[in-house]
Amino acid sequence: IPAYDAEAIETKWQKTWADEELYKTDEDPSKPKKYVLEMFPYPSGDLHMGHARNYTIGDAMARQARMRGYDVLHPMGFDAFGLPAENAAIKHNTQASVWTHKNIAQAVKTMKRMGFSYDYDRTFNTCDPEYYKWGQWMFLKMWEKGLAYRSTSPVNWCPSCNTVLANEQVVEGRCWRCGSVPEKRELSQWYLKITDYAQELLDDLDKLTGWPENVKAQQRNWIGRSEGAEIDFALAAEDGVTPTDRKITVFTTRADTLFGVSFFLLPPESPLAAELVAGTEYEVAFNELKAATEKVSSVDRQGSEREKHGVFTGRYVINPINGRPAPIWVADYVLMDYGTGAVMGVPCGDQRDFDFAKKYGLEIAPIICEKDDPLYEQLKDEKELKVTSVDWDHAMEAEGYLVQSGEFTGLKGGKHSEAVEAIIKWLGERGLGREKVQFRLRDWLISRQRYWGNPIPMIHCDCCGDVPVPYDQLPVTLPDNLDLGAGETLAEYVPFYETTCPKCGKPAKRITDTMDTFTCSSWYYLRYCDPHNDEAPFSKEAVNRWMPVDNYIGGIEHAILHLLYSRFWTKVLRDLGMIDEDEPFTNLLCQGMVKDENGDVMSKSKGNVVPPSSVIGPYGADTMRLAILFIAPPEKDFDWDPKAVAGANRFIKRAWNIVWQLSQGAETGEVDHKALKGSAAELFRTLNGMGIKCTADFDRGQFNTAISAVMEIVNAASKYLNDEADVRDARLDFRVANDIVAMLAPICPHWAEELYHEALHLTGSVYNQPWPAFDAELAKGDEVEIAVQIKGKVRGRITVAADASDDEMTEAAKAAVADQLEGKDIKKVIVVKGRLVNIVAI
Ligand code: ANZ
Ligand code: ZN
Repeated sequence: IPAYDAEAIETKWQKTWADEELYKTDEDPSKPKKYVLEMFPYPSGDLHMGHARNYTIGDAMARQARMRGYDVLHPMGFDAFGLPAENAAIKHNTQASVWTHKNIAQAVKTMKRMGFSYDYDRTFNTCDPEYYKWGQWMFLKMWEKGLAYRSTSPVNWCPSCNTVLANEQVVEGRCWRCGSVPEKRELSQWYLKITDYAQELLDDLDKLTGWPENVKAQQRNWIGRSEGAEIDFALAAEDGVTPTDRKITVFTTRADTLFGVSFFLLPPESPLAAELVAGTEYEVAFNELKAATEKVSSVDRQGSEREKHGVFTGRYVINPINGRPAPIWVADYVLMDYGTGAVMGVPCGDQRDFDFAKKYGLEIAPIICEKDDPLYEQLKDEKELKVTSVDWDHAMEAEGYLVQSGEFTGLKGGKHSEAVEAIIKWLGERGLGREKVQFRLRDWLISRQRYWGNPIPMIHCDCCGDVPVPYDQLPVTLPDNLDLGAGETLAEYVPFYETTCPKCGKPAKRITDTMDTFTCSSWYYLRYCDPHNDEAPFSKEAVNRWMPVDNYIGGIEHAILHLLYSRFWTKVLRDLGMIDEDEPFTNLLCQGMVKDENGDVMSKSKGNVVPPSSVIGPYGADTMRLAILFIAPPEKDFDWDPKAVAGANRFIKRAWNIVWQLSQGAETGEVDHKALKGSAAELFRTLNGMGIKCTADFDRGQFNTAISAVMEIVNAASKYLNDEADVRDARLDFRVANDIVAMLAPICPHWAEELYHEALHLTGSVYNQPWPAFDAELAKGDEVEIAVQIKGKVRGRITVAADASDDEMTEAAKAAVADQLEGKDIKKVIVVKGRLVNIVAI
């Protein structure tokens, strides 16, 4: 038996596979298709353990699908635009493309060393002009449909990344990339109208039965649909009581609380608020609050814990339902960009308003009560607002019954209640309010003030405004000779921006913003279907063949970034008639994190990174792959454990020896299982039982238990090989050796291919062989008849599997004598394997 020499075997097969183009996509329409995709990496250096885990999972799925007869698409490429490349280029005084391509080369080398079965013929980088050209093309299509637009509004500016961020990129109030707190700036920026798709993005989550619940929950929450109403309040004249013609509209989910409006709120950014206080005694305090609020993130402003700050404006609005004036305050917990940017303050029903009212001594009018509240008894028939203050210690946010609420008194109130409905109807009939669905989702801000990205294909002309670059002039290529080291930016680079207007021919200026790199990753999976197309981003035919992605594997950190943007992009392309799919990814697997031995996240700054090369070097890629998949189920975090790697290596060697031993003198052909004896019969049973389990575990993506199942077969084979020579069966030898090789082939590909050829003397590739078939009938063990006793007396006989566990025997015995046990107390059960169960019951 030859020694297991991982390095020699892996080099040999990697070369052969490449020479024979084994992993080139078949494009064979007679086979069912399977599209297996791992989220492509940002080439920031060599691959790390997280990548290795992600790609090993995908590779095991892709290889197994191949063996199960699918035409498999398994591509890989690089998400190559982005800030780190530019920052590295600035630091080392070089070009971002140079740094990027160097890293890509290193990553590809490691991918090849890991033996991943990619169709490299389809590889591309998003910084290739042949790719980003089509991103620009799609931008123009969106522009034509009104889905891309420019607008001036307050945006999040990251002071350390020197660019704006999308809302999705401000995570818990900080820049997703560098952790700095973004500043608000008023800038003219480019947006994609993802809000047009808010309802569909929400509804279609229900179709995604192959997605983890937590990812869907995060998206639902981010989209944030609220059903409520808009209600118009009239601004009162300076006397505070006479209504003027000016309306201020609020968004509320609780129209039922309208009688309890004690004050009215505007955010500090509100131009109306500034107008109302201008030149009054309230102006100074207002300006102070405005300045202080600018320093606080919107997440913090909304936090229920945070102390609220407000100032009075000196003015009032008139409540449309009862004509009562309510003072207008400016409060920092009100946001400019949610709803209408104005709020009706109802302290009795909203905790934030309650806290605010307490702090500033404002009315707390109880207009909704629970039935067991003493106030309910007192006010249940009261239609006029008599009581305007209560000594509650918190707001009544639950459901209750309206009191002091005119003709609506007595109705059930709360979110979506009959009172909400009745009051909206009343307002609607008078043109004072209307139903309104509000989303939290905002349009996607895509312009970035950075060089290394896809240029926005627009030109600004002083006469014609924003004019699209004509299609036949695409791509707008990124210059590759900026002096980044000296701090030069696209906005300062004359040869890039100086141009003429495509409409009027006068001198004009190119837009110097580039697109968020998440635009590049929003459709790369479509390009893989048809990567060399130079007439279109892809053909519909190719996309129809391969889409949707059957298995998508990647990190949970993309739950509301990449995974939401891609869903949006897919729907836009569908509406452009370019594809037929509504959703891009059928099954999503979010792999857990790889942490260090102590459970800390691996990071360069902590110095606890285990590079894949440190494992591949001494043990080989197959051991590494086996260890990664065996340590934990794919979706769970795991702590990197050197002992697990050594353990995986011991198993791979053991299995190697077992397969070699079995292969000597092995014979092909159907196993005559009836003739098998003792450990041979047991091995055959284990093979079928564990083979079925292994197959099912593969289908569920539970590779760790799939590997355990193979381990059981290896153990049974070892017992068999150590048994008397006369139990050996040459056909069984072959069958078991072959199946062990096949079942580990998706995980340890080089190991398997070597054994397939050298030990089993088979030709072709193990990946072109069918996945082995197993038979549940043949997995059943022998049965034995046992006695069932109650307190030592035989009361019945049952048959159970010879290898049934104590629990299984006990359950079967109890069921057999259930009638005799009725009303008795079971004190103890004695089980004698293969003979009897004695139930001690009194
Ligand atoms: C009156 C009211 C009474 C409210 C009550 C709640 C309870 P969701 O569910 O998140 O959509 N609101 C509206 N616009 C706001 C803004 N720009 N900034 C801060 N808060 C705003 O929340 C809707 C509720 O949030 C609205 O319903 C409004 O307060 C507040 F017993 O109106 B409510
Ligand atoms: Zn930043």
